[in-house]
Amino acid sequence: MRTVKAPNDMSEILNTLTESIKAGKRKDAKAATEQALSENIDPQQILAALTMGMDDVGRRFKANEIFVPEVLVAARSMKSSMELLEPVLAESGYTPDHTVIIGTVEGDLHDIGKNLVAMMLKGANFSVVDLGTNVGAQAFVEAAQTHKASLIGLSALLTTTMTAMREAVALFREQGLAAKVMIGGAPITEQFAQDIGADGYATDAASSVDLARSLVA
Ligand code: B1M
Repeated sequence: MRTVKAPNDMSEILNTLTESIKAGKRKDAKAATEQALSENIDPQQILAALTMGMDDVGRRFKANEIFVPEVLVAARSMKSSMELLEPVLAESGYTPDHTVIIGTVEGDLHDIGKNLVAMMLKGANFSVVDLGTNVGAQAFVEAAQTHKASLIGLSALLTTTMTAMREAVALFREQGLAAKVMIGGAPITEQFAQDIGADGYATDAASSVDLARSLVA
């Protein structure tokens, strides 16, 4: 039997969900997701509530109101909820509109910032394929083709691996990839992004969501 919830009850559950993500309360977020699913709330509305929470986290991170640890706990709460929601979304035929291939470039093993960017992008409904660290340019090309990606995200933390970033973008252009390229990492600047022909540069994980959205718009 299917029970249709009154809009007020429904918005209360979704509101609890958004607030739990904002506060990084994983158990509460999971419980609210379970409740929302058991109440037959539209999975896309549940996803919208989760995304709203992560958007707020991104906004406060950008404004320096919260820092990396708070973003990580929020992202982990989001992940727990998504584990429950994803099978239901898949069953209802929903797939994210855009796929991002992300990785740290060849020669570079730093991944804390890249992981944060990947989490925020997932929180913003991008399908994210994370290739990890020390990723060669050709591996990005192959993954972008396999997954029909809209975006490729390159991260570098070392001044020495900025060269690998330049070479990767050159290869993408040579191969005529349709995917837009966004780059970031501590030594990266807007000027460098322009110099190597990337489509965009983001200073932090929250800005990477804004950038990704604008590049696929
Ligand atoms: Co290394 N390391 N490290 N390190 N390390 C730095 C980067 C360094 C600045 C430290 C220093 O000397 N002061 C320096 C680089 C100097 C330079 O190139 N100019 C350095 C060095 C030299 C090295 C080694 C060479 C040290 C050695 O072995 N002699 C070695 C290199 C290994 C290699 O990569 N081949 C090395 C190794 C390591 C560890 C393994 C010990 C560890 C990495 C662990 C890991 O990542 N799993 C490590 C760490 C932790 C650091 C510091 C301390 C912290 C980096 C970090 O995680 N920051 C770093 C010094 C520092 O930055 N204070 C340092 C936190 C993270 C949230 O920020 O990564 O900047 P960040 O990401 C931000 C933005 O940059 C942006 O958004 C993120 C979140 O807001 N962003 C993107 C990142 N990627 C993005 C992609 C985007 C968009 C935005 O689009 C796709």
